[in-house]
Amino acid sequence: MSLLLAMTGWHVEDWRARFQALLPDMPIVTLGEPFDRRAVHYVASWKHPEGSLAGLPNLAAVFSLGAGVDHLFADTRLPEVPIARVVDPDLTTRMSEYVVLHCLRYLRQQPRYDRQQIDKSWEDDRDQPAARSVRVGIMGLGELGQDAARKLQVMGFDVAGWSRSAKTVEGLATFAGTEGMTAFLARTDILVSLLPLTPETRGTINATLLAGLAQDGRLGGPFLINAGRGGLQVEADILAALDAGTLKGATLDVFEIEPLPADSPLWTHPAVTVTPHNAAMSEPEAIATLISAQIRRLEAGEPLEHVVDPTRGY
Ligand code: NDP
Ligand code: OXD
Repeated sequence: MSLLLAMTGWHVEDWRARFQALLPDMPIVTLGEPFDRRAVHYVASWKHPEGSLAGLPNLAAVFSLGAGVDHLFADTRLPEVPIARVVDPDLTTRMSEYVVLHCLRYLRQQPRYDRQQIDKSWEDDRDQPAARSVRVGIMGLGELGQDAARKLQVMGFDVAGWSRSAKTVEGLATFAGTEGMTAFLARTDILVSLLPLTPETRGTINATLLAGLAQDGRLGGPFLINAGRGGLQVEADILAALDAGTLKGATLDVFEIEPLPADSPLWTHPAVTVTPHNAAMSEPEAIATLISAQIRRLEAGEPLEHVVDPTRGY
């Protein structure tokens, strides 16, 4: 019985070492070497090559090495076994750090002071909005969205959230579905996207959505932070809104094409902050510990946790 590590873009040997230490009796194999396909009971995947998980007759479960599972469903030959994803405090904390950092950056006008420093310009601005007067709207009120909401509230922001199904979260204004979208956007100065990429959410951050954001807020116009997935955003529409001044700035961790192509205008746009899809990285020690515990659960006849619903796609 073995665990197959099937990943692209990450250092597989780092992961193998972590898993081997946690599961000393289980052979850990990788796609880059010959292995017995009948022995593979478990797969841990991050963007495995299309079709590479087909023909594993004894496969019992696939574990996403990240919180998102769109990379799995992109494989048209994905075996029909239970899929579990990452829900882990290490990853969640990292994402909330990213969201709080970039909301504070906009609140405290840091991009402007960065530019002023380059120009050696001392413009002491006395119009500093309070966090309580800035409305943050989080799209996606799941594991990551709810934690980010709580931490933004600790900083004093006026936070609301939007999800697919209606939710009651103590102390949080909540909106749901297409019917809740207009009111949600109209009270949003900083839009934070923490949605999964599904057929329903693809292209959500488009010209229509951006046009619905509040223009009357204390920051002088709306800002966007997308750390969900690049497929959620229409980059041409974001650039058009920035150039029209209806969007004041965008912080993007994820892109339609990754790595972001060198000729993308997003790299050099003065109102755009680019980070290389690492808002919340999967730290091997934490995530291998989580998945090893899941494997031990299955071996003990207990149910898997954090199982994904393939019909919803997240
Ligand atoms: P969850 O599944 O816990 O939460 C997803 C949220 O999105 C839920 O609130 C869900 O609504 C909502 N949602 C899904 N579809 C729709 C829809 N059609 N309309 C409105 N709301 C919708 O996911 P996580 O919070 O754990 O992760 C979210 C995403 O963050 C991941 O899928 C991944 O893409 C991204 N991510 C990015 C990382 C990075 O480094 N950039 C790192 C980790 C994750 P409901 O509550 O009603 O189900
Ligand atoms: C994830 C990611 O989904 O890192 O965890 O994008």
